[in-house]
Amino acid sequence: MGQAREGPLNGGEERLKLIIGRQKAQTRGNMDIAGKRRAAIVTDVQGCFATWKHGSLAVPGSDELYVRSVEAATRLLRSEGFFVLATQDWHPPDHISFAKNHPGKEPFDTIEINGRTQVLWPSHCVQGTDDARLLVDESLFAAVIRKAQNPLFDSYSAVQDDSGEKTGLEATLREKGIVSVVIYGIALDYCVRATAIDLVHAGFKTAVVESLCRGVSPETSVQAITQMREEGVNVVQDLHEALADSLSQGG
Ligand code: VGL
Ligand code: ZN
Repeated sequence: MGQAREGPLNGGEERLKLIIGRQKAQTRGNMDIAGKRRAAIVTDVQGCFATWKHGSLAVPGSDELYVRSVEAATRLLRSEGFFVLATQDWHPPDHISFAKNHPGKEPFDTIEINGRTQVLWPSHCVQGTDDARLLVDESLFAAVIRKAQNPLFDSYSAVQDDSGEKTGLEATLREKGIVSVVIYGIALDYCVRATAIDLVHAGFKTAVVESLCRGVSPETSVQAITQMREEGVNVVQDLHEALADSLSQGG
């Protein structure tokens, strides 16, 4: 090591390289300290759903502080070796869930389509618009799963749409050997609920972090929590509990 390399920064630099090297190794394997492979799924944290961005379908409590807390939690999980994914509601302008595509209907009306109840929403998360952008630092995500792109079917679940067509989320998790998932985001009573229930049915150990979620309404959020628990989802209050749970036996 020559004269020019000596100096106050050098030792620190070497140590930093070591830390980065270790983080890379950990992230590459997506392996946590218990040897289990875990994923975090950041659900639809997008401008359209955020009061912070005056979104087209802004969900109460989704202010800047909320989004920053989601981002901080996501950074932590990634540094813990989680395989981190985002989902993104990504509709064409003629999507079946938009009230404006059903003459005489208003947002939040419900209609029956082929035996399914469809809530009609304000137009939201239209592909390629600012409104549809993810609000969390995208460099944290190994992949972004886009959903509800078919104009004829809605898809609260990030696993499959209402016709049963798969998004690729489940295949991606299996390919990575994931056994347990931690889910949070928007909306607790729609996308988070549907995604968590599909993943627990698919055999993943599934936790939802309530404090990192926001719901469209208090009533449907309470129902969603009850339903998720009945289906075997572990709904926890905060990230601490989710981490403890994902390290426990059986995961
Ligand atoms: C969602 C309402 C409409 C969601 C998507 O992702 O929770 N909610 N579209
Ligand atoms: Zn939608």
